[in-house]
Amino acid sequence: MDIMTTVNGNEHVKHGLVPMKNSKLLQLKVDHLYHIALDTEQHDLQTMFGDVKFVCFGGQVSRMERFTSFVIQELGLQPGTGDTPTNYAAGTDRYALYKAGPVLAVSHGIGIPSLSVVFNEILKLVHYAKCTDVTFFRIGTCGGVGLEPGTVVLTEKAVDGAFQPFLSTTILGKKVQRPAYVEKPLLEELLSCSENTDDFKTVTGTTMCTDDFYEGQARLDGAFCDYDEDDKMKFLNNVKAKGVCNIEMESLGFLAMCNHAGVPGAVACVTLLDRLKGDFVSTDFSLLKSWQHRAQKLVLRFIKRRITQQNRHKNG
Ligand code: R2B
Ligand code: URA
Repeated sequence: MDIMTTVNGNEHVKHGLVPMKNSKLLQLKVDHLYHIALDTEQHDLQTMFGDVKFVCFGGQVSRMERFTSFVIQELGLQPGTGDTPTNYAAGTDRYALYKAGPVLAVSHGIGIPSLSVVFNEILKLVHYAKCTDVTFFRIGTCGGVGLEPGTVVLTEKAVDGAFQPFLSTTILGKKVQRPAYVEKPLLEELLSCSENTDDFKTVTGTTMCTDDFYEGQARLDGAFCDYDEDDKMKFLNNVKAKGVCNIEMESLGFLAMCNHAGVPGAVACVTLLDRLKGDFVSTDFSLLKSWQHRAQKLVLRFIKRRITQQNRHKNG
């Protein structure tokens, strides 16, 4: 297939196509999306993925597979071949990639470096596939700050572990800062999908995104800990006072990359515990699974509403 016709042109934006910021890709004969085992020569990406409108990222492979089954069921789609959704990245076990109609579900692993690699390749994939009007989501888990466990948090903006509201990354030996926020209309549309759900609570707020699960999130139960309970609580109370609702490990990179790419993106995470009350995540896995389903439910409600609107628009 043609690698692409134009790069980042106004034509792309006008037609709702995903712009590509890197004009050097035009010089490639073949682009290998190495970590998802797809390329522009052997795979007809437009035929395979051209109808994708929603890309949902989440940490674990099994969670994204279950999410895809849920989407198939809720949208009344055919499951494809076999009982489980097809993994389009089966040529590698770095990440998994599932598709259910207009929804692509991608696993990203833990932390911004792992997310960043698959995000780059998925962004190129939706560009090569000529997808239009695409929205990205991260559907994840987190620690809550003063919230009842099981609450869904929609991120307004992400900050790093030192409260900086941008991703700080190193390129060619220099620090580059990229802001990480959610566009207000998208946040409001997503929040409105939580109306009339009395089975769980949804809030919006600032998300703290750290480089580590243990010391990075002020836990006392990691292999290393050079502070005490008082230091930890002073920090977490300050986190709360600064308006942070939850702590996880990818939102900052995810939103900074969405913002930089010009793709609308939002983050919905369920709290697995209240960090003001402890460090341990419960080992009641069926309870955790049912909570994880809450953020998926909310995003799927958004997707269904959008599909209804698009169909209404199409049918005049
Ligand atoms: C939430 O959970 C994971 C760590 O357990 C990490 O990926 C995150 O952001
Ligand atoms: N994920 C995190 O990053 N932190 C938590 O406390 C729970 C899930």
